Formats: sequence, C-alpha cells, structure tokens
Amino acid sequence: MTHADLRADMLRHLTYSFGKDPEHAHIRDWRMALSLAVRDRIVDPWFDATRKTYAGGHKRVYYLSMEFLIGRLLEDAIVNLGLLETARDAFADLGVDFTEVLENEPDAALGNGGLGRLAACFLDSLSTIGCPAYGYGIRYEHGLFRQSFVDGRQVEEPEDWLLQPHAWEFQRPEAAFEIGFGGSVDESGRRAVWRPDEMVVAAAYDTPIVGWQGRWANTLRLWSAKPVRAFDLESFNRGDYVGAAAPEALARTISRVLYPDDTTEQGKALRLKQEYFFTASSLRDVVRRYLSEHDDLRAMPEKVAIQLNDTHPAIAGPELVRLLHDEKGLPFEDAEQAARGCLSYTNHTLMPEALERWPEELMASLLPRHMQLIERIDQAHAKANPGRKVTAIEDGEVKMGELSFMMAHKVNGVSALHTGLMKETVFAELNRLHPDRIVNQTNGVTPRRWLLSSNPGLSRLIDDTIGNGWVDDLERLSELESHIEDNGFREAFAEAKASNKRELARFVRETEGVEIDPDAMFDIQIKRIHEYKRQHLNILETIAYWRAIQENPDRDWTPRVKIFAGKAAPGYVFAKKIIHLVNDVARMVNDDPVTSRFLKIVYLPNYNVSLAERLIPAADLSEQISTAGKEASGTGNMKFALNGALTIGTLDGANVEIRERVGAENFFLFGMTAPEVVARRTVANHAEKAIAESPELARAIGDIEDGVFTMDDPERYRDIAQNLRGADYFLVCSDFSSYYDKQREVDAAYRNRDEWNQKAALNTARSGWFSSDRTIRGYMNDIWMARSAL
Ligand code: 26M
Repeated sequence: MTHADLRADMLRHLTYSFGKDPEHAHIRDWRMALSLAVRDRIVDPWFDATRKTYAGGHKRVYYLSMEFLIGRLLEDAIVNLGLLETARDAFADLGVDFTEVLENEPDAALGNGGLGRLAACFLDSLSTIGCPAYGYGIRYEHGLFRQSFVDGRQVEEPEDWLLQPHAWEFQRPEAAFEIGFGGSVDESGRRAVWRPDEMVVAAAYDTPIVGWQGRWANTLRLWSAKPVRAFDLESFNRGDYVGAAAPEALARTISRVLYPDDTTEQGKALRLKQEYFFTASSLRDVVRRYLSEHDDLRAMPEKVAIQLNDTHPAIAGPELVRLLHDEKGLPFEDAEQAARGCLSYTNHTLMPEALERWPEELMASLLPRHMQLIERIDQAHAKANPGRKVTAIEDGEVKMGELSFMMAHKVNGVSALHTGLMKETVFAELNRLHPDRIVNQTNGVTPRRWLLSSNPGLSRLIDDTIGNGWVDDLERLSELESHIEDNGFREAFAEAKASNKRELARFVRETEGVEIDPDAMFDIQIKRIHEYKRQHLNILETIAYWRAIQENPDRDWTPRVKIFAGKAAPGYVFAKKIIHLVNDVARMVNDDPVTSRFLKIVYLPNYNVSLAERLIPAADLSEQISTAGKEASGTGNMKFALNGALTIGTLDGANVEIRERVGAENFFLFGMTAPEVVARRTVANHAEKAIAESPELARAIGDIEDGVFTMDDPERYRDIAQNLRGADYFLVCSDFSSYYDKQREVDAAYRNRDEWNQKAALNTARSGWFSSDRTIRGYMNDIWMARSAL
C-alpha cells in the first residue's frame, strides 16, 4: 500500500464515515479517519485467523484478566502493519502533524499497573506468535483515575476514555449472556438448581489485536453490564419516569469503574460481583464455542486452556464445575477434573494484605451455589490428602489463592525468585502435596511497543547494525555485542539516547515549566507508589545528596535529574504522603541557587502507558529498589534495561535475572537479600541502629521532621519520620547506606561517559531474553500445551 492509497482511504472515511470535509477536520477527526483506514487492514487477517483456528482444530487459549492496561492502540497497529512511513508520508501530503494525530488518542487505562500491563504485552505476543487466543475482561466505563497535583497533593479525577470517539471495538449484540446473583439453591430434584434473584446481561465488545507484520490477529473480548430490561415498565406506566430507568443504572454499575487499589483487598461486594460477572460470561462463551465443535465435555482440556491472571477470576473453578455438573450433567468428579485440566493460575504477589479472601457470608449471599461447590471442592481435596490441614475455607473466609491452586493443573510465579518464595511460603503445604504443580514463567515485555515504537532512534540504529529480525526474535540483539567495540556504533548509541533525553527535556519544559539539562544523568523511578517499592528511600537519598552538594558547592558533582512518576491508591494515606513529600522536596531543591546546577527533581503527574513510552527511552538510570522478596517480578525493570538504562537495584523479582544476563559489572547492586531481610526484621531497633550508623540518613530524616521542606506546616511529615524510626517494615533505614554509597559509585561511573555507554549498550544487547514472546512460548509449552497456528 502506498501513502496515496492510505490518504485516499482516510479521506473516504473522513467524508463518508464521519461526514467531515478535510477543510474543517479537527485533529480528532484525522485520528479517527486514520484509525478506520488502519482497522480496515486488520479485519482480513483477523477473519483469516479465526478460520484457520476452526479449520486446523487448534487448541485455544483464554486469558482471563480483570485488567488490560493497553495504552494507545493506533500507533501499535500502524507499527505492526509496517505502515509507519506510509502514514507519515500521507500526513505530510495533507499538511497535518502526524505525531499530533497519534497523541490525540486517549490511553485505554483499564488496569492499575504491572498485572494489567503484562496482560497487554501477552496479547501482543500471542498474536505475534500466532497462538489462537482470546483475552477476556471488563469493559470499564472509567479506567484508572487521572492524577493531578494541587499544592503537591495527589488529586484524583475520573477517567472517561469511553466518552471519546473510539475506533477499535466492535459491539457483538449476538454474544450476550444473562448472569445471575443471589437467590437460593433448589436441591429437591436430581440436580441442584440455582435460582438467582438478580440478573444482568453481559454484552460483548471485541477488539482485534494484530501481531507483528499482520500475520495473525486475536480477539480481546470485554464485557459490558446491561439491564435485562432497559426500562421498568410498571414504574413507567405509573408515570415514575426516573424510577423506570433505575434498572439500567443498577446493572451498569457492575462495569462502571476499575477498582484503583492494587495494595489492599477490601472485600467489597461490588468487586466480587465484577469478578463473577466477567468470569461467568467468559466461561459461558468458552463452553458454547467448545460445544459448537465438540461434544465430549470431559475432553475439553485438549482444546481449551484458561489462564487466571491472579485470583481475580478464581471463581472460574467453582463456576466451571457448576456449568459442567449442574447444567450439563457431568458427575461432580468428572466436572472437577475437566475444569482443572483447563485451568491454570498465575500468582503476582506474596504480600499478605493483597491476597484475596472473601467472607463466606458474602460469598453465600451473592453466589449461594458456588459457596456449596467451594465447600465440596475443599472437602474433596481434604479427602484426597488425608492428614493435611490446608484448606480453602478458613476463619469464615474463602481464600482465593488456595481455591485457585486446588482448581488449577499448573500454578506459576512470575520470576525465579518469586516462584521459589511461593514454594517456601504461601503455598508451601500445597506444594508438598502437588510438587509438580508450581512452575516459573519469568515475565517479559513486548519489544514492538517497548523498543520499536517507543524508541525509533535506537531501533533504527539496531536495524542498520543487525537488520530487523530482532523485532520478533529479540535474542538476536546479542548480535549487537560484537559492534560495541566499534567507536562509531558506541557514539551512535549514545546519540540515540541523547536525542531521547533532549526530547524529554523539551516535554518537561513545556508541561511543567522546569528546565532540565539533557547532559545530566536522567535517573528515573516510575511505578505505583507503595511502601515496598520504596520511593521514600529514593527521596531520602536525594535529600542527602542535596545536603552534600550544599556543604561543598565547589566540588565537581555529577549533575542529575531525579524523575518520579506514579499514582497512589486513593485510600493509601502513606503513599499519598510520599507523593506530597517528593513534591515539597522538589520545590525547595529546584529553587536552591547553590545546588540547582547539579540536582533537579521532577514529579510528572498522571503516569500512564504513554508517559512510560516517553520516559523509558530517555533514562540513564533505572531505579528498582524494592525491599528484597516483595516485588514479584517487575516489568518496568526489563523495559529500562532493553532501552539501554543501567539499573540500580536490589536482588528482588526479575532484577536477579536481569543482573545475571546483563552482567554484574553492568548493574548497580545494593541492599539486603530476601533472607537477610527476614533476618534483619528480628534485630531489635534495626532502624534506630541504621540511623545511628549513617549521619547522612540521620540528617535527611531530621530534615523532613524539622519541616525543612514544609515551613508552613512543620508537622506534615512527622508520621513518615516516625514510621522510619520505628517499625520501618520495609527496611528503608537498613538499606540506606548501601544505597547511598552505590549512588556515589553511579556518579563516578557516569563521569566516564564512554564506559557508561558501553555498559548501556551491553544492557540492550543482553536483554533479548526479556521479550514476552519468550514468556508466552514458556506458557504454551509448560502450561497450556498449545501450538502456534502459523
Ligand atoms: C485486588 C482487589 C481489589 C482491587 C484491586 C486488586 C488488585 C489489582 C491489581 C490487586 C493487585 C493488582 O495487581 C498486582 C500487580 O500488579 N502485581 C504485579 O504484577 C506484575 C506482573 O506480574 C509484577 O511484575 C509485579 O512485581 C507485581 O507487583
């Protein structure tokens, strides 16, 4: 296709799909016209893929996830179809700014963070590999809230991407299911019959997900909740027009909003309703599709693999048993076995407060039949393993991790360290009973979005050096290694980074009004704000560095820009305080005439996928500083390394594997190991001791509790200081001096710019293993027993 063809298609859509003439088209109209022109090119491969899957009798993979953190779709589709230059030329002809058109698209922010973004990378890889697959989730009207700062404090505003014109989804009125809640179970007949007292309709919306070079496209099917009857006719006829619309509003609440908390499980009934709503609709769709081609439900595991992304869809176990046993008449044991053969479960966290537990009472009132089946599953497990005390129901609560484990044929962790800890801690007893069930699949990221499209400068250099085979075979980046000795290559690599940094500096100037020097080290920590991720360790170190510069302003300090971005859960008070603190410190430090040549702090608001795509390519230093044993994997860490940032990090999550691959000499390691963390907590007054041993730390904590950054309100950070001096559960104090010292090594290393560039290039060359294509192949081989249809 030439750019003239694409231009003609766009003009046709502009005119006939949107009724606009080019003279009066807004940037949004151009974006929609381009989107439809591109979408037209996805539909054929999409249909082909569906036909091939049927014709070949292939096994299908179903990825059930409460979250898909996709970001923008247009550029991704253009890049995957190889239309980037064509589209750019088409807009050059029209005199419209192509970048502006792409940036006009709102992010689809249907996720909180790592778990949802992983699901999005997996969709990309499944399509690139040609594995027949469906993503199933919820079509939230409102994705993750928008964040802004008012006087340094986080303020949340609703996000409303669905109110904006949207080109990617197809409504499927023919694919709808009635989903019930509450009611009672009638056990008078041969089969138990659940009679719900509330019904909603789940309506399907499909988005095609095209893989690299358009060779294959899968479907993301999101469910929207609708009323069974849009209008309550009785109320309407009484003249109560407002009351008549009530069922509509009530049903729609189920898919109204994404829960913004990825920290603590709050046990809200609406959340459980969301979980059941999308899981039940998806399973009904799966069983319907299976029965359209096969009739033996016991053989379903040969053709169906269902992956549970964390425990959020854990009700899939009992629901599938209910469908097969109560509704289709299979004996309970056969139903359970068939369900287990299909299901597998990914664990994403060991943090006790994040593990889902539902009160039995709530479960029994919302899903009475499922509560009975959960008891039966638990009893069957106990009977099969006499003398063992592990149960899915405990202290009046259903433990969704245990339930998922019992109903899955495979359970996986997301990094080597995390999987090991799963076996030793939360699932120790279950692992003893089922030693082959737990497997590891270290996370990965899609190179299409996280290198090719977000870092065109570096991608071009890689293409020119080793060709473009790396895009779907990322380990080929290792071919760069032999070029790193070459001065020309190293300079070109450094220039790609420098150019990304200049572009980011421009963005920061234009959006925040802060001047940053592109020649300074760009040190970036971007992720959700959590105590275990320790943004407060980073800011304490920043304060200490600022003090050191102040004391010796004439020394030749290594200039740094500390960049933060990330949202805090609206109810997470401590995390919000950390945000406020960073903003307060930034204001003071940036205005300090003595230090501002050497140190700047920027906290960018409203972190999302698109902002990550801007920041990561411009990073020199990647902050991965969680308390060891707490970050299950991390995926941002991989994106940074792939884009040639060096990591300062703990031995946590996938950092361990990143360091093994890029080489210890190209990674700044600090801090305690996971076992050392456990031991350190038993040391009395560990925080006090660490503070006594580090004058830098003592001064930094003193500064925040003396109100140095909050002259108007000196009390503001007393509780942060108190927490650090007292419990300090995440061992910020105990890891501080190791971190501070390592940062000074980073300073020194950055001064030898050529050596730094060499290390940076080695990070890129050795990060190929962290492609989500590799991860998906691992799931296909070890968990799903599925094959590519290409
Ligand atoms: C639970 C209940 C109610 C509302 C929200 C939740 C919830 C939502 C998201 C709980 C946890 C959620 O996400 C956890 C998560 O993102 N975990 C991250 O998963 C990544 C992918 O495997 C890992 O890389 C990260 O280390 C891990 O923190």
